[in-house]
Amino acid sequence: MTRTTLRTAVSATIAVLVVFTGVALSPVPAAHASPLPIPPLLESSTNARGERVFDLRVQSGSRTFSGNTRTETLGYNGDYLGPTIRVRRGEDVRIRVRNTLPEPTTVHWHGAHLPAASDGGPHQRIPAGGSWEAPFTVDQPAATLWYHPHLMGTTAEQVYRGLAGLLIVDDDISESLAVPREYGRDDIPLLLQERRFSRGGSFEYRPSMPDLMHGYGGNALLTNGALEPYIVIRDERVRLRLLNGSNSTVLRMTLDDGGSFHQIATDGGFLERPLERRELVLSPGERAEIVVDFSFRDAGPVTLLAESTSGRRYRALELRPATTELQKSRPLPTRLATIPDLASSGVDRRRQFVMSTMGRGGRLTINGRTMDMNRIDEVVQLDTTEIWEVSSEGGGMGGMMGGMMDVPHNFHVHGLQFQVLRVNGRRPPPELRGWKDTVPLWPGDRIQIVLRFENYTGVFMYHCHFLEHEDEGMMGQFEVRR
Ligand SMILES: [Cu+2]
Repeated sequence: MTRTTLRTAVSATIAVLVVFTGVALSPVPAAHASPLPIPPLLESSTNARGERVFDLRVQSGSRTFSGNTRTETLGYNGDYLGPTIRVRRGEDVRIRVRNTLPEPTTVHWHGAHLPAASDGGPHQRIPAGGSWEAPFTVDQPAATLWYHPHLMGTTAEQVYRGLAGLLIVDDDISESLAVPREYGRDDIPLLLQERRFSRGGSFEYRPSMPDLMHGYGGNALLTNGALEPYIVIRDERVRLRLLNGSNSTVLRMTLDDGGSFHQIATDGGFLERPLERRELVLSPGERAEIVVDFSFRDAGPVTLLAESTSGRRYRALELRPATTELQKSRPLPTRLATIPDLASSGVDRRRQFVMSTMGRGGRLTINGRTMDMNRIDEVVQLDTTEIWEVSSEGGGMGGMMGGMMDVPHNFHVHGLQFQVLRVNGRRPPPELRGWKDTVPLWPGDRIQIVLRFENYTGVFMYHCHFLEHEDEGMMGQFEVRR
């Protein structure tokens, strides 16, 4: 099945479900009526050990997104989403988390290379009213990472209700390159989340059985928690740090003038060179940094569009050039970073991972199993390099649910950044030739990734980052041993 027919099939199924579950039409108000909210940078203090200390408080709240109906929400240090945590390579940091919710949670640092005990996966449970600290040394290239809950069974709901924030890493390269980097001015974080609004203008997390298979899709897109906002552009070049923070929606990003932009970074850092593109696709959890150039565009606004798996087209953000002359920006460098080839030093071991929705009763499995907190699925030797071949089993047209089993997945690995070696037997496209922690898989896809396990021993997760699938157990554990 080709990707296009797959998408059509998935879209048709979702469209039918939308009718059956009675989801109202998008209640989105007049487009681009509100300015883009920029998450504040989280302040830090320095403790006696010289660590930079950050404090996060997990709390409940409520917010009016549309109309005048309030949505019961969750947030970090606020009602919805969280502040941006900005750290620098080489720093020792300690993030202290206080959980004021009446339920347990965890805080996972998605994309970060750190000790297993600081990872914030399902084993680092923070009970209701409890606290947890994540100390680690920042030791990876500059990148746009993020943080969110990761407790077995409630990740999807807690993220959906608002628990997500950005973790930005800087280094010598990011601070010396001629790329826009004034946070909130020409360096803009965009946390994109599809949400299912009721007619009244609020949303809640109430998945049906089909939602667990197909993902909890929606009818509106929040950008940093706002519906179709705008931002006034004051510089010739603007860097957008895109994060698909949706539960299970794949987003295809384009500009409404049909023009191009340059992708400069993937999940785990800069690409080697800026890559000129007209569209990019982000599955849940993936990030991309792009630079939009206004120096050759006319003075009118340009809208960043996001098209969802179900074919809905959202106006994610209107970029509205200021009426005064734009501040000059330096041209993008032709070279951004050097990415060492992980496979070049030899491969110690190969493993296979088969993602399947073919289990009894439509169970979501990896290598035939669902997640068991008490089972270590793979044991990995520290200081080795491995190739993991991940494939997504197509559902075919037979079986209980027929073609409805053909759903996309992705594969996320904790604690490191990997490289994509092969996509269906071929060299990966240029946008996958950078550091990645999450790769999309369409039914039938076979992807080889190369991973280097170093610095930290302990238990880490690999899983599908479609949050409904993850909560249903499409996850496994690997333990790195000395
Ligand atoms: Cu999945």
